[in-house]
Amino acid sequence: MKYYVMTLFPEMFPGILNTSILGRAGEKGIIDWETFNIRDFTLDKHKRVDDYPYGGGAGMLMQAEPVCRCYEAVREKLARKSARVIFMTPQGRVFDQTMARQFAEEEELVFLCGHYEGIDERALEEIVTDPVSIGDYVLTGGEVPAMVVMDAVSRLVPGVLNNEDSSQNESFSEGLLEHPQYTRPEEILGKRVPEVLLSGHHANIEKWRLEQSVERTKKFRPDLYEKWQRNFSN
Ligand code: 6GU
Repeated sequence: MKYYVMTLFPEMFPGILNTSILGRAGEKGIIDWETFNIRDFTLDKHKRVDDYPYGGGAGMLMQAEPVCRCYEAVREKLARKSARVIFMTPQGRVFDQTMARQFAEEEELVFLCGHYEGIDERALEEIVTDPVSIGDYVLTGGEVPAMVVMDAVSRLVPGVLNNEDSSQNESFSEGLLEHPQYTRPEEILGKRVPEVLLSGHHANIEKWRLEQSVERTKKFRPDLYEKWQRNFSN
C-alpha cells in the first residue's frame, strides 16, 4: 500500500507513520508513504496558498491552483491514474470499518488535507473521489484525520499485523466491543484475575468472553448492540 499525502504541514506525519506497527510495516516495505507540500506548488511569489472567500465570511480558503498543481505532481507518480483521492473534511461520509476494508483493497491512496476554513470548491470538484469525515466534531485540519484513516487501513493490509487474523477475528469485525483482558500477575491492586480465565477450560472461557462483550456493548454502545442482534441472532 502506498499513501500520497497532500498537505500544508508535512512535518506532522513522520512521528505517527514511522512508529510502532506502522513504522515496522514501513521498514518491511509493506506500506510506504510520501508527503507533498501544497505550498511548494503555488505560483505566487510570496508563496501564498490562501485567500479571502468570495461573498465574505470568516477565515481564509486554500486556493484551487496550488492544490491542483500539487495533485498533478502526485498523479505523475500513480500506477493507476484513477486512484482514489480522499479529501478529509467534516462534510464527508463518516469513516467506519467497512470503509477501512474498502480502502485497504486499493494499492495506492491519495489524501488531501485541508486547513483554514476549507478549499476552493473547484479544486475539489476536479480531483476528489471520496470526501471523508472521522466523526461529528470539528478539528483544525485534515492531517490528524488522514493519519486516523491510514492507521485503520494499514492494519488491514496483509502482513502489517503479526497475526494474520488478528485484524479480522476481532470484536469490532464481529460487531461487539472487546471483552476485558488480563495479564500477569494473578493478583494486583487487591483484584484477582477472573477464575474462569485460569481454568484452562476453553469453551467456558469463550462463553465468558462473549457474555462480557455483549454486556459492555449493551451498556456503552446500544446502537452497535442492536445492529449486532439484527445481524447475528436471527
Ligand atoms: Cl476529516 N477534518 C476536520 N477539519 N475536522 C473533522 C474531520 C475532518 N472529521 C471530523 N472532524
